[in-house]
Amino acid sequence: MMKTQVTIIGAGPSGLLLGQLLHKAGIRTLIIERQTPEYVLGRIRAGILESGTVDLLREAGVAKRMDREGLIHHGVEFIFDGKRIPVPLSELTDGKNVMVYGQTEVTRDLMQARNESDAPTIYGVSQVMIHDAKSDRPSVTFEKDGEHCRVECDFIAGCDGFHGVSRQSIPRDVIREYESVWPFGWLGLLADTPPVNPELIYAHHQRGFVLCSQRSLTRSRYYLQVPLSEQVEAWSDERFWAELKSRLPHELAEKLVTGHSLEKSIAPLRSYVVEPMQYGKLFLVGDAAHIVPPTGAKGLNLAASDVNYLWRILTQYYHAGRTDLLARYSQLALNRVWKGERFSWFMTHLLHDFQDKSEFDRKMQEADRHYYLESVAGLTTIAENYVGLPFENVG
Ligand code: RFL
Ligand code: PHB
Repeated sequence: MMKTQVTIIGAGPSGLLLGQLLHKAGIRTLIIERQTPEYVLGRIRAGILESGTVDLLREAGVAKRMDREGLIHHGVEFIFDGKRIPVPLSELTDGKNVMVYGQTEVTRDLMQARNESDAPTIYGVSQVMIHDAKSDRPSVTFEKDGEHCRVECDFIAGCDGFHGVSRQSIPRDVIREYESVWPFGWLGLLADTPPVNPELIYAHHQRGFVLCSQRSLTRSRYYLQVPLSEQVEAWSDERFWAELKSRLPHELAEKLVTGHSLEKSIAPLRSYVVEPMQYGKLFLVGDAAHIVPPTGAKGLNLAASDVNYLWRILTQYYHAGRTDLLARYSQLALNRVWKGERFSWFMTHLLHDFQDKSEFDRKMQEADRHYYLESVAGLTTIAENYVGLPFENVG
């Protein structure tokens, strides 16, 4: 039997960042993860960090390489009806910006910091179960190399993503789920080619949405809206590049440098929130509690937002005896989550092609694009959300 203060289930960005911040605050943690570190690092996901996320990574002491290699972006670009519309993020938000630094690199830095500390992480666990979350002595059991293990703790952080056990171990009658599944997916391609444009491009096209993103000055990440029925095997690199070019204005299509894909995958789009985000001593964090469609670049940033609140609340509990803050986690986290859900939903609506929309709804979508992208007020509301809304103070 093991003992710790906080058991963290899942070594994705949420679990590792929470673990690092708590470790720095002198709070003991155990992280357990189902996969291997290599598997976790092999998942190509988010690319954009809000400045609040960047600050949190600095606070966690894992920002050295990010500050050296990450690219600060002061703007993004939108395209519709072939028209390019720059959105000067910094100008519209009193100097705020975002950073291009991939989730893979964030995770790698966090894993390295964890390895260099004496805080334990156990990879390759199975049969994870949460016990007595409502009591004063919650525990977690799991199997590792055929051996049954049990850890007693004060708190459990469910950082195990959308398909994890944490949310599923809460009785159905005390939670409420809100969900909307989108009728299309994103086909993503990663390649060691220079990005087609210095800034990210979000483009609406009648053949479907396109995102031109990047990981560095020499690595690009592109996404195409595709029907849910689409199989990744049907997309050769050649077909991907040809489709991408067909959805970009001529001058950009001509500039596009193509190459071998390092990774190609299709992700379905989902909006999901569970309320509340806690059950007794169990706190849900990140994708375990909410999913956004990637159009607003909010998934990883909302995970960091939850970590920001939970880390502060737990530190206040251990260092200052503030038991009152524990019950505030869910509401604090959800206030910001719902705003992120709203923005992600809005961006997805604005930019994608919806086959089954009525003619009237299509006209509304078109008018939305004209309004938001042609007025300073419209652009400002997009910019303010894109760079990230402020965190509330904790206690
Ligand atoms: P993660 O990253 O899913 O990590 C959860 C970890 O928990 C482990 N796990 C378990 N461990 C122990 N016991 C169990 N029973 C377990 N069950 C699961 C898993 O193996 C995993 O290591 O959640 P976390 O940490 O909350 O981080 C959230 C972010 O990963 C997520 O919000 C973003 O990646 C979402 N997302 C994107 N966000 C963006 O902002 N921009 C993007 O471009 C973007 N692309 C994506 C994405 C998510 C995707 N998914 C989930 C399919 C693309 C994809 C394909
Ligand atoms: C990415 O680079 O993977 C990325 C960037 C911005 C988004 C979504 C994904 O909105």
